[in-house]
Amino acid sequence: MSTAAMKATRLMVAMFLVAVLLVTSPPAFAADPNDYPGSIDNLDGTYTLVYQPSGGANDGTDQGGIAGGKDAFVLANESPVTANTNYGQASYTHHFNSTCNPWQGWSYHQWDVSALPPVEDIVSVTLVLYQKIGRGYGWGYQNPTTTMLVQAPAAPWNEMTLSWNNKPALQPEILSQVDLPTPNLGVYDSSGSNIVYDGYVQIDITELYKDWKTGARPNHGIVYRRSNAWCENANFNYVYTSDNPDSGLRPQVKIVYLGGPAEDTTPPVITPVVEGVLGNDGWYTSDVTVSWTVTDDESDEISITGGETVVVTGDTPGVTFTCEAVSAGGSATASVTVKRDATAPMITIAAPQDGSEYIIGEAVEADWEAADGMSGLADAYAGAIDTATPGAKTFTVTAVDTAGNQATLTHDYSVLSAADAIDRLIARVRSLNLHKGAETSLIAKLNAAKSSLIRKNATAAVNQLGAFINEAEAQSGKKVPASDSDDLISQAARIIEAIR
Ligand SMILES: [Ca+2]
Ligand SMILES: [Ca+2]
Ligand SMILES: [Ca+2]
Ligand SMILES: [Ca+2]
Repeated sequence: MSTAAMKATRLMVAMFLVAVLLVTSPPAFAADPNDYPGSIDNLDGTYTLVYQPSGGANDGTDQGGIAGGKDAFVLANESPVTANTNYGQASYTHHFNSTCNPWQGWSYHQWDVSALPPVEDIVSVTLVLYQKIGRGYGWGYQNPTTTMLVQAPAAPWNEMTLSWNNKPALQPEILSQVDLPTPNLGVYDSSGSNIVYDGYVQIDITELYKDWKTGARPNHGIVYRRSNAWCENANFNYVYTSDNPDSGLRPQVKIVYLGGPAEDTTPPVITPVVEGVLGNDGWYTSDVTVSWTVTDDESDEISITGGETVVVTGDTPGVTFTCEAVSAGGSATASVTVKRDATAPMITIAAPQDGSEYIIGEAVEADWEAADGMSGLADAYAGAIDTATPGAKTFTVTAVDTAGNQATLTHDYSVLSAADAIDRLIARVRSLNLHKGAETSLIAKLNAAKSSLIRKNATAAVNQLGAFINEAEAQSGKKVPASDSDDLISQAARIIEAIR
């Protein structure tokens, strides 16, 4: 094969593939067969739906729905009663068009098509009636060829009140007609009647169905009647109705329509699912599980990239997860960012130290700090150090971070009366194991100051503590080690300051 010929062959193969694609691509309109239960796949892009209502309530409410068939016949004969009689519950309709007596009979049928496939998908609609035609044995009349007509009633009618005398007028237009063959001449049934036709009659009502669906023609159903007049003496011509006990032979509307899965023109829908305890300002305060839901109502196949389920177990200022999904309708991407702070703020308290002692009235400033390393501090507060009254006290700092995590830290402290503070100082002096003379002299001054306090003579007490300081200074580095002396002086000075 020459190069040119090979190229030509390849071109033809390519064109063939394009043609195949065009043939197998979905039709412009395609009803979803799932919307029409009972549809049969014809495997050529079309489906067949057989709509075959049952008798229904027969109380005048039946409108031709699947569980409420609507059909009746009207009859005129020699009896004036007949023309006023309703035959809405009959198992058969009867058709006559007689030239030798008053026998006339038409049948009425209606179907609710509102839930049936839409006009744009319709290939064909066929009315299927089970019909019997024959003549009484021995009467000798020729059976005519039979032409049946479909016309439209001009007004609504009621299955339970319709009669020959109150039937609605007919629209003159012949919508469809069918010539029935006479295949069974010479066949007799058990009553001896000669059956000349016994079987299904198929009538094309495609355009009528479309008119009903679009509203171009109001759906009052059809009138089915015999067109050609004949002497009907003892002839019969009937159709099984929706009320017939033989459910398989009730009237059918057979609809062939374009069907198939809808063409997908939209990408998948991706939704992140974030589970955890959500604090303030978008911060999670617990472990966070990130998963995804991906749906596409029009496509069965979705390919997903990312989208794994993950658990965030550590604090983070923000970690982003992404999911991408592709269907026949296109691709979509979604992402979600998770911030986690499950750690309460850090608090430190320099003053008051836990277990510290203050003297009543002593001015002491609190010294504390709070900090948060992740979401940051939102609020921090503490009370003042209270030395107004003696006793055991607590000092508490509370801190809250932006995520809402809260921390508290408490230090205990106690406030001593001035007399108790002097007792502590006496005990301190004794603990130093000083030269006896120096110890006695120092303690005597402290006891004097304490006595003055009890007598509420603060001035004397201050003077006596001043004398204690002077002596401690004088003995510093001599009978009292310098470092101990400095400590005693500072304690005494604190007491002076508190009682001043
Ligand atoms: Ca009915
Ligand atoms: Ca009926
Ligand atoms: Ca889609
Ligand atoms: Ca934090």
